[in-house]
Amino acid sequence: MLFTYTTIFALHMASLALGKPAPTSLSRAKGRDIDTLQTYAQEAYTKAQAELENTGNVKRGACSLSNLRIRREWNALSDGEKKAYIDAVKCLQSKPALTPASAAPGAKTRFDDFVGTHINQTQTIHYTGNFLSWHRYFTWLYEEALRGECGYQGTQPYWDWALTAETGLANSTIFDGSDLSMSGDGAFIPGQADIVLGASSGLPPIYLPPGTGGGCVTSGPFKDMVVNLGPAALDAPGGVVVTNPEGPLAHNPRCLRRSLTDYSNRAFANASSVLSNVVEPQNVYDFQMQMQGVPGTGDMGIHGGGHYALGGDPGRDVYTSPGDPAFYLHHGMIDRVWWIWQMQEPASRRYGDVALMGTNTFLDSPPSANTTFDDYVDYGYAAGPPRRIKELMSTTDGPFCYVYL
Ligand SMILES: *[C@@H]1O[C@H](CO)[C@@H](O)[C@H](O)[C@H]1NC(C)=O
Ligand SMILES: *[C@@H]1O[C@H](CO)[C@@H](O)[C@H](O)[C@H]1NC(C)=O
Ligand SMILES: *[C@@H]1O[C@H](CO)[C@@H](O)[C@H](O)[C@H]1NC(C)=O
Ligand SMILES: *[C@@H]1O[C@H](CO)[C@@H](O)[C@H](O)[C@H]1NC(C)=O
Ligand SMILES: [Cu+2]
Repeated sequence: MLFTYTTIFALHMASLALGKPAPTSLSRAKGRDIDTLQTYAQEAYTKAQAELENTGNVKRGACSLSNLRIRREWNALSDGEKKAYIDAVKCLQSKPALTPASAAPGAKTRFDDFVGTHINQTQTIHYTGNFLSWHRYFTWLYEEALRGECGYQGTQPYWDWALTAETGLANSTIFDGSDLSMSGDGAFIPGQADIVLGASSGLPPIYLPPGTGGGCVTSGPFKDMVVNLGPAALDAPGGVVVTNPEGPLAHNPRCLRRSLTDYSNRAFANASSVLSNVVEPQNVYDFQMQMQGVPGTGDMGIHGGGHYALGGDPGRDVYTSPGDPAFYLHHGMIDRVWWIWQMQEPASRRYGDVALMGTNTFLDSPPSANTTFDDYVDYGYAAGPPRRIKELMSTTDGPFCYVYL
């Protein structure tokens, strides 16, 4: 436990020492935000633990302190644990798909089953009432596949954007391109135009620099990985949106491209962005809108900030984004922030009126019913079973038994 906080603190101090200017009031303020966030995370952990102690969960197979799993930040994993995670992901990428070719001809591997399901449902799982619960269960099912089908013994690690906002992505142990990273940047393509998000919406777009790569990932465990599915709606440089004319579920083998974009991480997913998302919203509608960014405001939130920090293909394609294996570290952190927010008011924010808001379609377009606790989420050929949203509101109830450190 202490190790995580010590690591984070040490990293933060290291980033200050790495030839950066002496701490100004601004960097001190950032330091405080990181520390404050850790306090909220610790409180969530303590409350979750106390709940499990107090309920003395007697249901057979129920979550208890003895089977509680702890998801940790990438830096808190030992070298052996990082290697085990990476090997399990590569294992999933080597097993044949369960999706029939008639449903998604491009889904070739078990890893692709998850990508195909996400592509298929994108319009009904983002800017919707089920956004958080859908992605919580999706990430958990992926973790379960790593464990059950690939012998992984660990838990799903997460990417703390507040840390990479300080160190820079390419300097982080997640993206430094070493053998124990999630691979590094794509090959640098000079002269790329800016990324323009939402240009066709009629609202003010968001401009992002093109990032430091653009080409195929050249280092680390996933440099030879083949991306099979998509693109569906890839934001490419110059405001171009690329779609595979054969359809996003067709077979379109290509390299994994990245273009690490520190600007996106630092401008939208820094420590103070995470902290304000944790402390300000008083209901889940405001929470999930702040996280995804209110269109037209120029802010893409911590969710967009992390996604677009990866850049490349499929990183900049909302539909196909799980095709970059770093997706699951990003969504681990999304889920962690939701959990920290929920645990401030565990009763009302998991099961009360403020816990589930929004409708069943992307920004309610086309208009649809409000999402309810009795609605199901399902994952097609990737995994199952379908579950009611009310089963997915707590990380220590329903199918789940995990917390974050
Ligand atoms: C996409 O969703 C539809 C409707 O639920 C389903 O019939 C189809 O099998 C799904 N395809 C994939 C590839 O998951
Ligand atoms: C990475 O660290 C080096 C110092 O080791 C520093 O000069 C560089 O600016 C850092 N990169 C980013 C993107 O912050
Ligand atoms: C941190 O993120 C917020 C948005 O969440 C932004 O307004 C602020 O400018 C960012 N800070 C820095 C130093 O970029
Ligand atoms: C849908 O939810 C909103 C609040 O999130 C509420 O104001 C509205 O009345 C609900 N609509 C229906 C039909 O229940
Ligand atoms: Cu998603």
